[in-house]
Formats: sequence, C-alpha cells, structure tokens
Amino acid sequence: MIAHRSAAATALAGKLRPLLLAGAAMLMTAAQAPDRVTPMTPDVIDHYEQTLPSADFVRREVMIPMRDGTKLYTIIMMKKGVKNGPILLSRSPYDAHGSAHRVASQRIVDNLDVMDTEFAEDGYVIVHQDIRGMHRSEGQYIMNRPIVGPLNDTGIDESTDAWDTIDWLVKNVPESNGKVGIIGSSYLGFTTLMAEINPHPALKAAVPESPMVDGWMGDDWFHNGAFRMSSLDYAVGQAFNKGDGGGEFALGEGDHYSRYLEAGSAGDFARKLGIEKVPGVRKFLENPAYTDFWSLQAVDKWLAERPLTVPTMLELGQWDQEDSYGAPAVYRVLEPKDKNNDMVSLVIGPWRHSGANHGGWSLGALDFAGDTAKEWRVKWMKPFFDHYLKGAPAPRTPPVLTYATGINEWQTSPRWPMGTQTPLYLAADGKAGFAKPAQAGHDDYVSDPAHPVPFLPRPIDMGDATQWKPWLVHDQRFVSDRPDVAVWQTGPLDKPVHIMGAPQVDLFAATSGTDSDWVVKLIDVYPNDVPEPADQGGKPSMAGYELPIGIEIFRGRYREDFAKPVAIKPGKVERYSWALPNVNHVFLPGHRIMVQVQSSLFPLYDRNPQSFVDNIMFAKPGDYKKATQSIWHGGASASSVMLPIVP
Ligand code: PG9
Repeated sequence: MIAHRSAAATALAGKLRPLLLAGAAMLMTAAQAPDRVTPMTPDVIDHYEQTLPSADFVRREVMIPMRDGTKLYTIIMMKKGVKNGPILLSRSPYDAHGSAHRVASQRIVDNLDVMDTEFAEDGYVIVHQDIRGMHRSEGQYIMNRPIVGPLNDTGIDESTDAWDTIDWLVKNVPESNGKVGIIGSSYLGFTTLMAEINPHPALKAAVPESPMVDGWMGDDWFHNGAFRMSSLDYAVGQAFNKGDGGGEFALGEGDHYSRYLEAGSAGDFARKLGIEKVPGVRKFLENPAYTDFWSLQAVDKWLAERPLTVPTMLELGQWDQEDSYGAPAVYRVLEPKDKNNDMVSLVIGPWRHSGANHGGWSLGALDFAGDTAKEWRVKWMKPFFDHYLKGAPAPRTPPVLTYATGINEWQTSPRWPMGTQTPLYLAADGKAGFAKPAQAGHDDYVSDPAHPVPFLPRPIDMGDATQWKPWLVHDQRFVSDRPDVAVWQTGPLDKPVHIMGAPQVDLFAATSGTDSDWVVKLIDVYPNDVPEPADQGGKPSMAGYELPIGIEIFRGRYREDFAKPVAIKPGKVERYSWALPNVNHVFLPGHRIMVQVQSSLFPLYDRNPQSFVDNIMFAKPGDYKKATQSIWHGGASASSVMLPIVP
C-alpha cells in the first residue's frame, strides 16, 4: 500500500515517474491513433470539411423532418454575414449535394449553379433539397408523386413536403427574413408548382420553369399519345440507388436508331433489356391511353381546382425538347383566376429545355442577341423575387414576355396567345399559301415501320447532350428528300410573317392501315444566298437552312377520345387537330414557310405498327405494316397549319 512504502522506494518512484508517465502517454497515443500510417491504415475517413474558414459563405447540411417523420436532406448556403435574407428554395430528385457542392473554390458563386449566383451574391439564402426517397433523403420515391386524393391516400405529397420544409426553414434559419421563394425547372418545375398547392403562408413567389405538368399530353413521357422511348431510360435511371446511378440499361454501343429498331416494340425493348419489371417502365407499358391513370395526375387540373394565391412567373423555352406542354397549360388555367392581371405571368425565351438556367447566347446553329437567359434572369426574374421577398419596388413584370426569334428581340404582350389563327393551306405541287385551294387533291407517301424517319441524322445517341439538347432546331434538310416525308412550302415571303402563340394543325389524312402517327413540322426556310460571315466558328451555314419552328406528333387512334383508342377505317379521310409548341417567331422577307408531314420520328417516339392493336407497347413483329398515307389539300379537306399571325 502506498501509505506504508519506504523512503527508498519513494525516492525510486520519484525517479521513475517521468519515465512511467512518458510510457503511459505512448500507450494512450497508440490506443487513440497511430502517429504514423502503416500500409494497413484504412484509407477511409468519415468527413472532410470542404468549406474552409476562408470561404466567403456559410454552408449547412440538415435533415428536415416531414409530418410523417421522414427526414429530407437539405443544403443551406448563403454568403457570410447575411441578415434578413430571403430564402430561395429548390426541391429536386437530382442530387442536392451535387448541385450545391463544388470544392475547388471557396467563393459561393463557384459553388452554385449559375442560376443561383445572382441571388447568392445579393444576400439570398439558397436552399436545395433532395425530395423524398432520392439521394440523401429518407422515404420512398414515387416519380411525379400524385397529389393526395383519388390516387394517393398517404396524406403525403410534394405539396405537404414543401409546406413542412418551408415551415422548418422559416423557424430554423436565423439569417432569413421569413419569406420564401421557390424555383426550378422540369421535375423541379413540378415540385415548384406543387408548393403552390395549399401553400405555406411564408411562400411569397414562385418561378416554375418548364414544369412537368401532364406526362401524357405533351411533357416527357408521351406527346398526344405517342410514346417517347427516352422515358424508359429515365425511369430506369431513377429506379436504382435512390437515383444515384447504376440504373443505366444495357443498350449497347452504336446508333440508337438500329438498337431500338432491332428491339421491336417498347415492350419487347423492355423485355430484351431486362427492365420490364421496373415500376416506372410498367407504368408506361401498362397505361398507353389517357385514362384516369394519367388524367388524374395532370398538375394543371389540380391547379385549376384551387385558388391562385402565390404570385407566379411561368417560364418555358421555345424549343423545349422535353416539357413544352406544361407551362402554357398552367398559364391557361391560372390566367382566368388572375383578376387584376398581377399574379401570373408567362415567359417564353429562345431556349432548349432548362436553357433559361444556363448561357442563352445560342442554340444549335442559332445565335441570339447576347445572353438571353441571363438577361431574363437579371432583368425580369430576379426583380420579381426581390419585390415579393425583399420588398423591392414593383418589378413591372409584363403579363407575357417572349423573345421574337427571327428578329431577336424581347417583346411584351398583354396576354397569350396573341395573333389571329390564319390557315396556311397545303396545296398541289408542294405549294403552301394563305389562299384556300378550291380543288381537292392529295399527296401520298408510303410509311414503312421497317424504315422509320429518324428525328436526327444518324448515328443517333439520345444520351449525348450535344445531340439531344438542340435537336428541335436541327436543319431538316436531312429528311426533306425522303420519299416518306411530304413537303409543302410558300414562295419567298415579300413581307414578314410574325406569329405569337401555338400554331394549330388541321390535317385531313387517310391511311391504308388501321392506325397511324402523324408528325407535322412548321419550318422557316432560310434563303439559299444569305451572305455568311467568313468565320462561322464551327457553326453550320444558315444558307438554305430548314429551321423547325415547331415539331409535334399525334397518334391517330386517339383522334376521337384520348382515353379510348379507335381503329382508323382504311382509306377514310379523317380530320386530325393538335397544337404545335408555343412560339414568338418572325419569318423574314425572302424566307419561305415550309410544312413537312411524316408518320414517324424515330427512335425518340416508338413506331406505330400502322395496324390497330390493343396496346401498341406490345405490338408483335407481324403487326408492323407499310401503309400508304394520303395528305389531302383543298376543297372540303383543306389541310392547313393555322398560324397565330400578329399584324
Ligand atoms: N424532363 C425531365 C423530367 C421531369 C419530370 C419527370 C420526368 C422527367 C427533367 O428534366 O427533369
């Protein structure tokens, strides 16, 4: 016992003490962490803080609890020193972490997408969230989760999740002024619109960009009943690892045109690639018509039934290759609720899908007057948010702001559409004109599902962004000479033709088959002798360019009822009507207006077998048949494209 030890022992102990302490310290160090790494030191750490003390911003990662206990991963970023900052929220299935997280720079503007930077610089609190079930969020993902109601009895939808998120943010972000705006494109446009349903009182303004609104009518999955094969890829990509990848399907190398053609119907394609059990794929394959399955998911219908309480600026690209339908459809239902014309506005810029959030100098071969996207964001969109979120002066938002392509200038208008629908008639000998031909006649072509018309020059890679993003402005000369593409055009215009709205197809057509797709393209044909600048910077010459102003497809079986397909009587002339995308475009003097009609747009759209089958998704190889297509013009069957012409 220590109390009884001798003086000698005590002296010895005194000498040994420093050594003992040093030994103990060594033991402790060894137990806590080796001071030297060994080849067997694990090469994994829990966390590395990429935001250094020198950063000009604050960054927080939080898990925000929803009403059912599910927690959603959310990143909050703002410049250091922000006080009373408005919150700008985006809710995404595409990885919030990735969209608000780049390590190289310690400046906030380099750590956010370009669309956020103008706000971040100006003291906004930028919030990005993974929606339920995606990436770092908990819960279960349902693609375009239906609103609580006949299709959803869980009590949870994207509107309740938005509400719970906003409620948490205004209570837990001390730097905020308690006012929230929401923004996002495409899927994020969908979640933006959902936040406007039964909105949280702190939600003061919304900018839905190219929102996905109705996946059957014209956004993403189908267009007027024709199925977009690219939807399969998307559904598979979303289905695995909470959207984190591993979901690419084994399509193989090479030209997608051949790959999709050799696979057969969409159903055969799915079976061949082993994706037929993916729920998103099954949703498409088992629901080809506009039944309750789709019509009860249409966001414009949900919005139509509810009051408009959040000031909303809807935005769309004129050449949106994914969601051209949604924004104008929502505008149509919200406009009548906007009694003082100050709650809802529409913007259409010269952009591809989501192009408004990136550089807007050009699209494909087209050049515009400056960065049109930034111009819109800085001059019109930010002042809109500033007003509702920061009390800045009234933003003078026009009811409608559109960019007139052809003359390359922004224009404001009191409503949309403008213009008077004026038929541009198809006529004999490939001519088109504003005078109705008295004589009825028709032009014929043979549509062969074994040789469908490609939507881009081959080889096609739908996953290649350089092909996919600008495809709607691709020069159409690559198909104008095909025998299965019928072409009509005006002479050179002697004065400009200015259209503002959605041109309407009024097609009289017959087929020797019992089902058919009809594709109509409205094209601006540039004169063949445009003087070209010497250095094109790698861009194609515009001489003779056939610029699509609108391309849209219609699946013939739905001409009477979108929910109930009906076979076509062979040889019977039927009338088909559908809308081309909304545009503001000026056909200049010297240009011609061209209309092309064809019966496939492959492999973007699945092929119509041209013989009526119950479900085209499961058409058998023997169902695909050549058909003679007759496009009628003049007399009582005067096919036209109605142009919304403004004086
Ligand atoms: N167009 C894409 C999408 C939206 C909604 C559902 C599915 C796909 C998008 O770009 O987000």
